[in-house]
Amino acid sequence: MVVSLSRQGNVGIITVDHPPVNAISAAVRAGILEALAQAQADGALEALVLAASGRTFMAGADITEFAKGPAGPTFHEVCQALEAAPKPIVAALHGTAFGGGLELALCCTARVAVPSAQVGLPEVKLGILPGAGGTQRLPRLVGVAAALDIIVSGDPVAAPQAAKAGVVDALIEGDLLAGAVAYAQSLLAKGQPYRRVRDITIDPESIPADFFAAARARFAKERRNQFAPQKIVDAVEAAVVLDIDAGLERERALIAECFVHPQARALQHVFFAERQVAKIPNLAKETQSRPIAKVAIIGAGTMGGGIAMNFANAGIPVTLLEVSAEGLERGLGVVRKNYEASAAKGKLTAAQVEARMAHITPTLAYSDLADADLIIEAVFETLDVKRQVFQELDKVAKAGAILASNTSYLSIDTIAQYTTRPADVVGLHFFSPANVMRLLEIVRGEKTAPDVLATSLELARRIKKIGVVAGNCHGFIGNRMLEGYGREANLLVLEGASPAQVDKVLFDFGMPMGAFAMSDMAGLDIGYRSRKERQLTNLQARAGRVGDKLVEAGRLGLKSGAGFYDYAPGSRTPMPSDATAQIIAQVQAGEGISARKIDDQEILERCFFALVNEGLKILGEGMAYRASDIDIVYINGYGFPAYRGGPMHWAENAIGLKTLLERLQHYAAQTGAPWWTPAPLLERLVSEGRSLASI
Ligand code: T1G
Repeated sequence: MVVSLSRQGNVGIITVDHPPVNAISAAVRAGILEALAQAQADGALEALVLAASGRTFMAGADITEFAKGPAGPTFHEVCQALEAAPKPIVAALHGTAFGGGLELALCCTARVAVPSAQVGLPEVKLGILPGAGGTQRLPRLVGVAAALDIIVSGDPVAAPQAAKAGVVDALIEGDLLAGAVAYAQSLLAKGQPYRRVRDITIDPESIPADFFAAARARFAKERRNQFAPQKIVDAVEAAVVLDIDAGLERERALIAECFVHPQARALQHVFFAERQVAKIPNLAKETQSRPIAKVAIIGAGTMGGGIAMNFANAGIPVTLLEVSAEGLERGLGVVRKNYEASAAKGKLTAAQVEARMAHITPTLAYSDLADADLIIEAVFETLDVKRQVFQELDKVAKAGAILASNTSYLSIDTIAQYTTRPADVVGLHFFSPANVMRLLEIVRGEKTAPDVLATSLELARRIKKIGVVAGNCHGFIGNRMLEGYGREANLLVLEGASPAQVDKVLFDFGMPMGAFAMSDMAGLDIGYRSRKERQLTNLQARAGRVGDKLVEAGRLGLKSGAGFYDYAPGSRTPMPSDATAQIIAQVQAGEGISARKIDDQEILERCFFALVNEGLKILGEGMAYRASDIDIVYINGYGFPAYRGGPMHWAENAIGLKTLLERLQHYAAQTGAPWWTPAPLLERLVSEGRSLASI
């Protein structure tokens, strides 16, 4: 029974029981209607409570039903039944009353919640909008501006704040059900008429004339290229200009537009992909994670300090080791500065800053790492230094400790060989700034034990990262794909496009910034050093020629005030540079290249198809478990727009694998460059008519 009706005296309790999150499936909607009808017919019942069992009140519509299309009673029917009920109904909220769950609660007479509960309308994160009256009822309760922010952000609101805003009528300390029953009794004592949210009117005069135009302009910038936020503005505007029933009808039309937009499919793909990454194929169910009670970080530089913060933030004691007292002091100083910056923004209290700093214990002695359950090194990126560190760790780390490297491209297998316990060695590749970026690549070595992978994935969740398992290839998943993207951007500039033209195409597509603005921000000397270390073919080296010349001219990017772009003193705004144009012309002359006009479509195809082709090679080589894992890497580590689903979802759904293959073959024929050879997996999928999900 997904919905049951029980009785406590004269109060009926409708309880939804549809684990894990009481998603509102067709059966739940039918069950609520059935229980409502029974309760209304039961003369002994004078009031009702709508509650849910398990860890949360209804957390929204059942997303797994979206692809199947509508079935069973609609949300609208359930909302109407709740609002038409002559007996007062109190919604009892705990956990995350999200989406349709909150919307049903808004149709009840009142809402009570435990202080730890959260309410929210996260539909926008799925590319849709609240379709069960949320865009009409919430503005009536909290006001148009506040409602718009809650709905467009999709972010949760803690129950105490929701109570202040008027969404929750009472906070219940102690037993929620008892509190809800008592509240229902208090409504009976007050007697009719019971206020219904739908009866609250919004005075159009109270809304500034340009409010919605300004909202559209704001979200066109803040939620660039995104469809649902604009439709949310339309829906909330309807709550002001139409009566409730017309407004509800308008909302239903608007969510229908969203459901069929490619961005909705993309974002729903991302929702499930984010949960798939934690599933390791063929991992025995009984695999136990190793307990991680204490962590140690080696290296208190930018990365080491940022990594340490993740654990301190999660309340996990972390020992931070450096080779010098100055280095340690400097590293701790940076960590404290980061925390104090958060405190200045009101994100942390001074006490929380001290508590987090107290979780970090500095040391200069390897012996202090002996009781750590996990040790992560974030030292200089050379194998020689890694060897010294891991040989030392092999001596001091306790049996069963996980030994992790934060390397961004060195071989985990090589590093594991520096120890007598390769099964305990794994890559934990954080992205800079490590205390901010959500992605954590968990690099599986040849000998990495399965429970080490499982432990790493669990730990990722604990420190609010999204962990993705990557194979041990050069660049793992993200950086390996980035290489092709950056190479094409540079070659396009060599062939006649300007850095600004390339960056505009990439930015307009939805990347947070273009390739050259990103290189300037990261520092051109990083690529310069890497190119010098590797034996590049002439064709590969060509892509780096302009970057090399810029570095040799002292133009290292933002940090030197000029790179591909010029920067006014103190400004981070990239400005096209004549100096760079001259360097490009010199390199073109040296390479015998005569610049040609390049259209935006070629720029888009070459940068993103190179990225996707590499992703398909990674998938085909088993360096990623799923195409959707690669999407999660690129969205969370490199800012690929989630509303396009990630590079692999975009390639398959917006371009089509057949077209992609044809274009790769075109560029391979045009350039003769080996990297345009289509991934073997792509050729197989196209010839067999299979999808990426079939792998
Ligand atoms: N439908 C179906 N399955 C869901 C689900 C949902 N709404 N939410 C979670 N799951 C599955 C999830 O895939 C995972 O499955 C398991 O539950 C645990 O989830 C009309 C149309 C509630 C905060 O967007 O935000 O209402 O991997 O790992 O970290 O206007 O789940 O175990 O097989 O995330 O504790 C609006 C989405 C829907 C809420 C719990 N609601 N869910 O987080 O667990 S649209 C949402 C969440 C809507 C109406 C519209 C989170 C959570 P598996 P989990 P968690």
